[in-house]
Amino acid sequence: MPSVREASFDLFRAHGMTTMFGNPGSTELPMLADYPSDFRYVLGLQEAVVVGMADGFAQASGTTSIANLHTAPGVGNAMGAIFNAQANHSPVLVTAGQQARAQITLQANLTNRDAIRMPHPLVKWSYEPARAEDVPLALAHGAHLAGLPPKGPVFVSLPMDDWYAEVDDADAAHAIARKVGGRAVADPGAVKALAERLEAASNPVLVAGPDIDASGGWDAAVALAERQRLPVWASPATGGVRLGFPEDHPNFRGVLPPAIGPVGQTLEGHDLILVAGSSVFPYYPHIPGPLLPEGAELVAITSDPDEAARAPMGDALVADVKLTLEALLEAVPESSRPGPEPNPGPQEIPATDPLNASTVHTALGEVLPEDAIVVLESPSSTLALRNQLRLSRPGSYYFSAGGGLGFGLAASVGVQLAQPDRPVVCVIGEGSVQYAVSAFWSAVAYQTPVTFLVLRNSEYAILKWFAEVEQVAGAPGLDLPELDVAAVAAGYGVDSAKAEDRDQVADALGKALSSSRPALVEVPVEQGMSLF
Ligand SMILES: Cc1ncc(C[n+]2csc(CCOP(=O)(O)OP(=O)(O)O)c2C)c(N)n1
Repeated sequence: MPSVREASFDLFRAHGMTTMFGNPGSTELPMLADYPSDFRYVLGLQEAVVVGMADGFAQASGTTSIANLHTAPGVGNAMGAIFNAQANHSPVLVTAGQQARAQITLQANLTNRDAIRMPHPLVKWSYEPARAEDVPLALAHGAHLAGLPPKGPVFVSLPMDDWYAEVDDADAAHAIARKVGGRAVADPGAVKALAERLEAASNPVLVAGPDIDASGGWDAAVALAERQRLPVWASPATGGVRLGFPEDHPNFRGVLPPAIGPVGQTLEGHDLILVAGSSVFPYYPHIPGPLLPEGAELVAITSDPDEAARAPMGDALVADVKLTLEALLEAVPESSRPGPEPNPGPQEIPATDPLNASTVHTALGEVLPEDAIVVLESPSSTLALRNQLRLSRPGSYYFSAGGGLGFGLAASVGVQLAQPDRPVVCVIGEGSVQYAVSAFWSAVAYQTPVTFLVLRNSEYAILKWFAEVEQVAGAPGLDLPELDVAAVAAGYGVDSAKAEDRDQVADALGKALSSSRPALVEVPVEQGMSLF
């Protein structure tokens, strides 16, 4: 009879989950004993980094990833990253060791006293198997659920002595062999009705959200926009964990603002707003106003029932985004509407000293290879990067829809591990670096040649902007003097350089991009927000 450990690793193998992210403790060592040679263990030095890497890996590989944490304190350290993974619809099987069963009730040292409750409400499912021999089935349950729509993190607590128990051969074989699919096709009647609404509309618009990319629906979205001559807005950047539409396409208009009033104003004049693969909407900050422009209707296509149910206005269709867009494409004719206004394209940025973040993004754009992937966590220049780079290939942009800092640096390492043949650039503020700073070590240890572009403005620029919006004066703690990220990264073994003018930036980034090692370029930038 196989041991729980043998059956569990066979299960991971069957799911293609042979890369495991973790930070081990004494309670996880029995799981890792005789670690199989066809598995890769990626060590993160702090649990937020472990889950952040697993999040990036899951999204960029299209598989469920494993993040193995150290009982209660490890889960505690990872909570912000689990929150992000949930917002990102990222399928991560989070596991944590637990005291030996004989010592849970007496609460021996390191017992996770309420392991199931601890990660709630950030996971879809949380469980501690009732018996050791149930571990493979519980892991199978978690792996299936994580990958079913809406994808997201799940949690399984694993008592440390379970790994040696034996499981029934036939039971294990069933658990390992099961395949569970979850791509739901929309009701044909609902698609027909939506196609009729689209055709009847005089000035419809498409709002493209991140789950278009996650579902592989990029081509269908482009074909639908072209056939129906739809102008296309990207859903607000706050929730834009991925791009749903090529941003250099002639029909593309820009990124929607993230607040209620401004969204309504931006969409004024449209009578039908078709939202695909986004919540309606990832609003922030609170700027009130009408939810929809006068006379407009809204229909959202989402694979997430909760997104559909919680929207404050409009109708929703719950089904796979790609399959629904394809069905809708089949059901609509070529439209004779006038085409949308042309894509406004990037704005010219005046020269400044120090450089404006927008100028740095233009320099990046010059040297960025076509197949590059950008992982972004530069709060005050998010829009500037989108506006200047106009990324236009699927799977080429990752951002944290949760808004919890610490995603960027860690996720970029996970993305690079999942996509070893594509250049990965992590564009990040010097403040954001600090929430997952030890990801630099993992980048070096696993030879992931990420290019880190650090924008150093010596402040929490976006919080100063928020202070103005919220009419808050005199808040402390918004300045970051003397934070030398290049020196810190060098301490972790990253090749680090500093660049000050535009040519130096392009030159240093070009070198970093052609290096086979992780490399960092730190650039001092002008303070304040960069929007264009
Ligand atoms: C875990 C977490 N803590 C705090 C914040 C609040 N926060 C949002 S943006 C920001 C500033 C980040 O600084 P930096 O990366 O330098 O970006 P800048 O605003 O200067 O562009 C902070 C602290 C957050 N979003 N997540």
